[in-house]
Amino acid sequence: MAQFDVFNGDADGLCALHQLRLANPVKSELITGVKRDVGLLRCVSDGKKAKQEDIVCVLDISLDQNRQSLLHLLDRGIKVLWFDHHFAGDIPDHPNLEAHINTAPDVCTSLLVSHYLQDKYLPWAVVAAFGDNLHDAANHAATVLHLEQSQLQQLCQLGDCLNYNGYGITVDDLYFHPSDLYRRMEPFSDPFAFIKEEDAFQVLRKGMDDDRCRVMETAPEFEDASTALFLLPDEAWARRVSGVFSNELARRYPTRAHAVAMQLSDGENRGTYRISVRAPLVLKEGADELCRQFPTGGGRKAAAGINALPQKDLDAFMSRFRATFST
Ligand SMILES: [Mn+2]
Repeated sequence: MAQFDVFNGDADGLCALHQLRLANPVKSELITGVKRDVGLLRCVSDGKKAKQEDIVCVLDISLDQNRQSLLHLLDRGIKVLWFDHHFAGDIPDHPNLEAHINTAPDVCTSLLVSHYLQDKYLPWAVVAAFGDNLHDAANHAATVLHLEQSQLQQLCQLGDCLNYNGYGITVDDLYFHPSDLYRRMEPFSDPFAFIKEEDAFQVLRKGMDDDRCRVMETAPEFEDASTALFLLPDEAWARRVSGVFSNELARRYPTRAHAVAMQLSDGENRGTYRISVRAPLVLKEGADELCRQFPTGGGRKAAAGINALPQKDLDAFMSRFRATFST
């Protein structure tokens, strides 16, 4: 019997897996990628990699976007355990599927896993909630930990760093392959020890600070009272920092919606825009519905994106973006 752990390569996916494996250490094959690589389940289902009696654990990726792969696995007698907070659509009613899915805007996958484990590794879930830009939820979950303000800030910074590492068009843009970053987290049940002892934290913090200094000089391409659009160049630093930048804009202008677009010039998506959308923080909804109107769009209510928007469709996107969030 083999175990496969399929997880989003961002802070939430990493911290969800980390909590589960601290509680139940089993040898598993890791399947992950950049944050936007959300069709991960096909890596297990295609080529019949997983066999009957195998167990597949799926964390922080949309069921709806992996539906066909999931149905193939279930029908082949493979057991699937799923934790997520992205749009799921209909959840199949199948004895081989155990799904813990909650798309409420103040929930992240790591908080769902923490709840499942009676909050045994809650500090890691707090890290993930900060990483997903759910600061209210993170602070609220942390109250029982009685941390100093400076400790909360450290967990927030770790969440930002782990989240930052997930953004990129390919894993070559990243400082660490998400599975390597997970292996570095694996020995640490305490995130404060990870911060103190594991070099990865300093590497990511320095990289993020450098990239942030560059991106903060970018002026909006368009802005009014309720929306703003930024265009970033197709360079590695911009690809890495786009998510952190989007989250920071959302926190700085909580009543405004933000779109950050990057024109892709290489590879299969050449001639398209990769877009991150953040709903106004005071609203925390509408981003996923907007993005799902475009073929490669998806995400959650507060934060969503479009992987490859044809350049000619940018005007159409802008008018729907403004219509969605104009007040
Ligand atoms: Mn998440």
